[in-house]
Amino acid sequence: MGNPTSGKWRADMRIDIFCEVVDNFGDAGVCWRLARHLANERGCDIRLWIDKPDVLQRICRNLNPDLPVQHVCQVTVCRWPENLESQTIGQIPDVVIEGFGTRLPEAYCEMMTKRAVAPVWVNLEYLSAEPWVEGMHKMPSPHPRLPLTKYFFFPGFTAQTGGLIREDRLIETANAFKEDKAKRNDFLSSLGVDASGFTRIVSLFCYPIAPVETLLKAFSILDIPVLCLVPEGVAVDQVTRFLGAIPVVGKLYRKGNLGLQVIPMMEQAQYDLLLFSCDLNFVRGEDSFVRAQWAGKPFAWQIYPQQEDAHFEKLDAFMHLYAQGLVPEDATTLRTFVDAWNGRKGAKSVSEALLSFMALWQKLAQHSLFWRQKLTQQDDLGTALVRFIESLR
Ligand code: TRH
Repeated sequence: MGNPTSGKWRADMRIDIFCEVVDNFGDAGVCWRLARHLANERGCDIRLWIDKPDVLQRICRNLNPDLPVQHVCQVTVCRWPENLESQTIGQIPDVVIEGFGTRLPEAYCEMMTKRAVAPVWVNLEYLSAEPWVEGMHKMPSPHPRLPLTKYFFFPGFTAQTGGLIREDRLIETANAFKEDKAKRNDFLSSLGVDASGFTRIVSLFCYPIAPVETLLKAFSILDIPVLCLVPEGVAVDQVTRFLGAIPVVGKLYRKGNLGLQVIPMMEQAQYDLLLFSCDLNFVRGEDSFVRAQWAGKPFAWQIYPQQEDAHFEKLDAFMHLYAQGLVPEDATTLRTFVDAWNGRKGAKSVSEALLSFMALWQKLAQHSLFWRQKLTQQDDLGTALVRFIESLR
């Protein structure tokens, strides 16, 4: 049975999480974070099934992509589908979580039905601020053939959703980086970064279609010195074009008022510290986007682009929620920059939008703390998920 310990729900349950890598880190980021959180802080026994462990290895150095099964950070990581075939009924756990509609093999579903009590089956959905999410959260969906029911679990930004992954000491750690400059500088030095002399430090993580060259040019002619840190492998072509040469990892390049440095790709927990250390974070997709909000710093989100511009509805829904509390002119400045960064039709260019956006930095810094405070009022996703599972058992 689960029990709430100091307000956080802990449960003694075995969980299989299934992750399929489609594109980019393709959900491995979210699934890996959830797996670690449930294992380390919610007392669960987690197996993470991933089809491309080599992708996960980029953000989890201790993982050996050649091993079929291994134990890393208190999580058992298994490669699938091949190792799934040898599973016995006794190995089918109490709970099965499929990440983002991953299709479970029929043979595995059959085995789920043979257990004395069928596992609780949850589909963890994509994060969206769209209002319909609240109505779909926790909806059951019976299997067409087998006596199994799958439940849709939606992360989100309101109390009527499943919340966001938030580790127990996350905000304290983010605050410590804010308040203790030495801590921040030590971390940056560990990445080979010397930020002295720069007024703003910026991290840049984006998709290849982002207008990176335009952004870098605009930074170089700003009236304040900005240091832009780009993890290795991100926007490689654009950075190369901007510099006129392939960047050497660790080397600081200067153009006008811009310092530009490619830094090594970090482990996930390290990447969080980078977000805590920077004054402005460019983030993308889902996991880095959420982490930027926990960092309590201004950020610019590049949403994962979908066909026929379907992603803009999702972007609008989030920006609508996020901008509440900003005066209308400031909300417009923020929207203008985010639209430019996302290449929205008819939007201004990033170079036109950057100056006003950077001038708003102080207010955005305040606002990001206000937003973060609001988010901490809701249960974290791990707690909400475990509580929901318990309610079904
Ligand atoms: O990789 P992404 O683009 O993932 C996306 C989303 O999950 C999206 O929903 C999905 O539809 C699409 O893939 C196919 O961006 P995201 O979600 O931010 O994941 C990147 C992960 O990489 C995140 O966990 C942070 C991590 N990371 C590191 O650990 N170290 C690093 O140095 C960097 C730059 C990132």
